[in-house]
Amino acid sequence: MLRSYGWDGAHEHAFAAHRAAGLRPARVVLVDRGLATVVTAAGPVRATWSAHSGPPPCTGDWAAVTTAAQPELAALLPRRTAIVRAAASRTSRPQVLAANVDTVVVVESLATPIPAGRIERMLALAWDSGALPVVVLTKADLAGRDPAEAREEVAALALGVDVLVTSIATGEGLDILAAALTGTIVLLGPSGAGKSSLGNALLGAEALTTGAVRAGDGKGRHTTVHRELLPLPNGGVLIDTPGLRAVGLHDTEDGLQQVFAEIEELARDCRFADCRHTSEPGCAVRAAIEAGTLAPRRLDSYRRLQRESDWAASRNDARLRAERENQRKAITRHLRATYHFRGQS
Ligand SMILES: Nc1nc2c(ncn2[C@@H]2O[C@H](COP(=O)(O)OP(=O)(O)O)[C@@H](O)[C@H]2O)c(=O)[nH]1
Ligand SMILES: [Mg+2]
Ligand SMILES: [Zn+2]
Repeated sequence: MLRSYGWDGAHEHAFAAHRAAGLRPARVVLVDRGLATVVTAAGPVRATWSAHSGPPPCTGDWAAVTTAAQPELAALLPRRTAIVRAAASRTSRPQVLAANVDTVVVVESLATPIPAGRIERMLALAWDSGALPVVVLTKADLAGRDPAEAREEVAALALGVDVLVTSIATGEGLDILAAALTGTIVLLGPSGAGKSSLGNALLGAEALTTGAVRAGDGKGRHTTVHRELLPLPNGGVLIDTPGLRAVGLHDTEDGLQQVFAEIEELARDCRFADCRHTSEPGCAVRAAIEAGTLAPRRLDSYRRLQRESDWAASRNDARLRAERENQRKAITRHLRATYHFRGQS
C-alpha cells in the first residue's frame, strides 16, 4: 500500500527508530484547516501535529504517526528535496510547496505567448529543490504557431532540460511525457495551463477537477484548491497544485547558476573575476551579446532573478536574527524573573 506512495527500503531504514517507538509511517497527501490527510499502510487518516515539533508538514512529506484514536504527526522524516518559495511577508517563513519531489513538471500553455522569464524562474526553483525539471508545453492544438518552433525557443532557455509538447485534445506527447516521469512528480504552473488535465491523462482517470478557461483572457478559474498527492497507475506519485502565477524566489543562487549556465560559463573568460558585465574591459559576456550569441534578455533576466533571490535571502536572515533576538530577550526576562523571585525568598 505505502509502496505505491513511494515508500522504499531507504525510508524503512530511516524509520527504524520511529518503528521501535511504536509509530507508523505515513505520507502527507494534503494539509488544510490545520489538519493533514496522510496515507498509512491501513489507509488515509486525518492527523494533527504540534506546532513545537519543527516545521509544519506539507504535501509529499513522510511522517511518523501515532496510533492514537486522534492520530498525531510525531515527526517528519528529513526531506530529500523541497520546493521552497519566498515568504509572503517580512515576518513569515519561506514556504515549502512540496517535499520529496523527484521530478518538477513546469507546465505552460501554447495557447498564450511563451513567458520566458516565468519559465526561467520556475526552472531555478526546480533545480534548487534538488529535483529534476521537465518543461511541458500544453495545448499544442491551440497554438497559433508551429509547436516545434515554440519548443525550440523554450529549449534555448531551458538548458539541459527536456521540453515536451502535449495536447489532451489530440493525445500528442502524452506517452512521451508518461515515460519521462519518475518517482514523485509535481505539476507547477499558472492556473489554466492544463496541469490537472495532464494529471488526469497520466492517472488515466478524471480524478482531478479541471476548469474551463474564461473566454477572452485565456485565464482559468482556480479549480484546484489544494496541493494533493495521488499514486499513478504505472508507479510514481503525482502532486497537482493550484495555479502559481507569482512565485517568489527564495535564496535560489544554485538553481539560478544552473538555469543560466551559459552566462556563468562565459563569465569565466571575463578579464576580472568579479566582472559585473556592465562596462568592464575584457568582458566575455558583453562580447557574446555584441556578437549576437547571447540574447540581452537572458542577462537581464538573470540579474533580475538574482536580485530577487538575494533580497529574499537577506530578508529571511533579518527575520531569523529578529527571532533569535526575541528568544534571547525572553530567556533574559525569564532568568530575571527567576532571580528576582529567589532574591525575595
Ligand atoms: N484544447 C485544449 N484544451 C486544454 C488542454 N489542456 C487543458 N485544456 C483545457 O484548459 C482548461 C484548464 O485546464 P486545467 O487542467 O484545469 O488547468 P490547471 O488550472 O493548470 O489545472 C480546461 O478547460 C481544459 O479542458 C489541451 O491540451 N488542449
Ligand atoms: Mg488544476
Ligand atoms: Zn564580464
